[in-house]
Amino acid sequence: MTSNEDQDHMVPKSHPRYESIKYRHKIIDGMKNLVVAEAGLIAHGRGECFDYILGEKTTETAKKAIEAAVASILLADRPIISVNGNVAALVPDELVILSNILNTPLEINLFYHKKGRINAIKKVLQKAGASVIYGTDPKKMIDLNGLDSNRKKVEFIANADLVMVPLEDGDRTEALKKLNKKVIAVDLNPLSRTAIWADITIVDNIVRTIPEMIKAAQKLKKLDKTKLEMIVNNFNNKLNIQNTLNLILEYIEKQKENAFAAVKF
Ligand code: PTJ
Repeated sequence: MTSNEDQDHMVPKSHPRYESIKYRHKIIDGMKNLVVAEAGLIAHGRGECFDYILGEKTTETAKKAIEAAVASILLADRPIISVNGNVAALVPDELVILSNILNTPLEINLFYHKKGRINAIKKVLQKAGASVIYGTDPKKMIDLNGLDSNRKKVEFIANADLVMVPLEDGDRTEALKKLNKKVIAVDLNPLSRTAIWADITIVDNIVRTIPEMIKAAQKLKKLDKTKLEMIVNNFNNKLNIQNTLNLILEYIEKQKENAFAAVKF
């Protein structure tokens, strides 16, 4: 029995926060298997906190960003999806489906270097069906200019024109932008450095974003280049983030009353 199954047995499906607990245990198991960095647990907790004040749903602003992101990937010449430990632990199967539909490869790129981590993540992606995975052979890696962290070690990313960076730590997006690459971020924190620097910021939980992107890709793949360009040109990231912040304020305002509705004192 894996520890995940162990934990599943402990958490009844009827628990009001079953879904959230299920993903926590994927992260915990990922950490035990070297997939997730220790700090990945803390990052996940920060994400949960923002998800709570977004109402734990994919908002209208996130859907707009998702559409613009998928259209941009379809228009790009050399797009790539960067994969870190948390993403590999949470949505490996969905990530591989998206990569196939969009014909966009995956590259493992980690902030925290630890012996065995790249291999552990590679195995998870292979089990999910990925055939081409960049970022696994140190001999093929070069250093990206303008970055000091371990994230500077890149392969396909070096010559990509678009990089999707789910759950980033803030130092890379700026460096990628300075190298004239288009950046798509997925980050539950709308005010993170990554969120602010990216061209398209999807403020949503990665566990909902990737399935939404798959749906959007199936739809947008049928459109011609001009229509895709219209979607991208009509998207304004700054405005979309500001609207997301308004949604958070509205949600909190509503919760002042709603949160207590079912409670009898
Ligand atoms: O696997 P590694 O070594 O590459 O490390 C990955 C982590 C995530 C540990 C590393 O990139 C890191 O420390 O990131 P930060 O600085 O904690 O930033 C992660 C961001 O992702 C935060 O703004 C979180 O709010 C956000 N986040 C966390 N969980 C989710 C999320 N965003 C979307 N979906 C989530 N499930």
